Amino acid sequence: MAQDLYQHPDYYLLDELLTDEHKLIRDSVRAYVKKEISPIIEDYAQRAEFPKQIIKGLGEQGCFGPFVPHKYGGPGLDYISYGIMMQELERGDSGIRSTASVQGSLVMYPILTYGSEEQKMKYLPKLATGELMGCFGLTEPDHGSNPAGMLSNYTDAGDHVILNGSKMWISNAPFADIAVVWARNPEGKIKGLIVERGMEGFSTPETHGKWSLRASATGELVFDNVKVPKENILPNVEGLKGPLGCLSSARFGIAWGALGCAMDCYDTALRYSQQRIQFGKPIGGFQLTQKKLAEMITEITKGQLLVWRLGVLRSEGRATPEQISMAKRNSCQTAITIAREARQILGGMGITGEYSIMRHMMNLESVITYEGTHDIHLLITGQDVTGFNAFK
Ligand code: TGC
Ligand code: FAD
Repeated sequence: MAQDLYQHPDYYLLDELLTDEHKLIRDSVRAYVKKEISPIIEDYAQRAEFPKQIIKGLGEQGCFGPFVPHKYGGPGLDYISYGIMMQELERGDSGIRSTASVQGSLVMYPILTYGSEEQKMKYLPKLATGELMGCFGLTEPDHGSNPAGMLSNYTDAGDHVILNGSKMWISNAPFADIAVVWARNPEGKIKGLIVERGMEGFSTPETHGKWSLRASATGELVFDNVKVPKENILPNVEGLKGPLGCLSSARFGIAWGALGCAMDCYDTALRYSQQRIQFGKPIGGFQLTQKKLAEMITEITKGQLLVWRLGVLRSEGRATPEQISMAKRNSCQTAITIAREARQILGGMGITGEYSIMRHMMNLESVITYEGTHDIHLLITGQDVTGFNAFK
């Protein structure tokens, strides 16, 4: 990949809305991405391999559960800090942000929010450093957008339970040490369990052949009469609101993260348009190129304002799940549209791994699908504003 010259677009001087601490965090994660991610990511994506050596550095940057309090090994930061970190990571690659999102929002968040004190002390400090890595099992082969239909279940066997079922499309599954799994209890209620690698009957086959998120490891979770100690059940939540609460945290991070892809594509296309000469002048001088770039920066600026406001609301505990859905959907749509337009500006060079654009474009096909598809988020907004449920 060409040298990483990224400078973030800030057309409306939104840096002025950030604190000095936010800017320090951003600069630190950006420098980390330029040094450790950008030089290697294209190669790992081409080989469809997750660069495991970055786990320690991500932990040192505080990217695993930034909102987790000091008591449990986290940095105890606000949600704008979390958003900024996800934006910088995803600017590098959506697969890297995915790994951090899953660890922070889908593994640490449920343990922090629904776990016992013993579970928090046992798992959170090691998850914060990356000594332990986790994954999140909600989606099943026959239940994606409709997780309420899940079939995975457990029966009571005294001091432990017996877990059966399967999950698919699980980020980090092939190498995770623990999995936060959602399954039905003997009464049919959805509960969360912490399943550990090595438990008999638990396997995590890898999913191959992806054209998207190639630098992120994806797999299945298979439970064949797995004995899970009762102390591994998350005691403080029951029902679908458990996993959906985790999704609110992760979707918030994606809303910031996907904009990072958009900003990277815009920055690359702008620089290219100023340097590439055709018909005797830079292609940035043609009106059609300017239309593309002007529309990109307009959408990026609107998206930046939206996620910043959402960050304020989330830090104050006032962001609704529906507001988060709107931002996740808007950022993904903005990013995927900008990636496609930016690719056009680079002409043939746009399809090569010399530039990040095509990789972002392919990755965004997953990002616009996971954590609730584009249409599911539209229906969430539709239900919120009309009061009518169009899902069922
Ligand atoms: P519904 O009846 O609407 O809700 C059930 C209960 O949950 C509450 N709730 C939420 N709570 C917190 N946060 C949210 N976002 C919430 N949404 C709903 C709700 O208030 C209710 O509570 P209660 O107390 O009344 O029981 O549920 P539904 O069955 O009608 O489903 C609604 C729907 C379709 C929106 C939901 O199921 C959905 O969001 N579907 C999309 C599935 C999805 O997003 N899956 C993601 C899997 S994980 C993943 O993709 C990780 S990728 C990570 C990476 O690599 O980065
Ligand atoms: P489906 O639910 O079958 O949807 C197919 C199509 O039907 C979509 O266009 C959808 O919008 C549409 N549709 C469905 N219902 C309706 C409706 N009521 N009205 C209108 N249209 C509808 N899951 C996890 O649990 N953990 C993970 O870590 C994880 N990581 C992932 C990583 C990757 C790379 C991918 C691709 C997925 C991952 N997922 C994960 C799963 C992801 O959340 C699901 O793929 C997603 O929720 C959609 O489910 P589905 O693929 O089964 O599609």
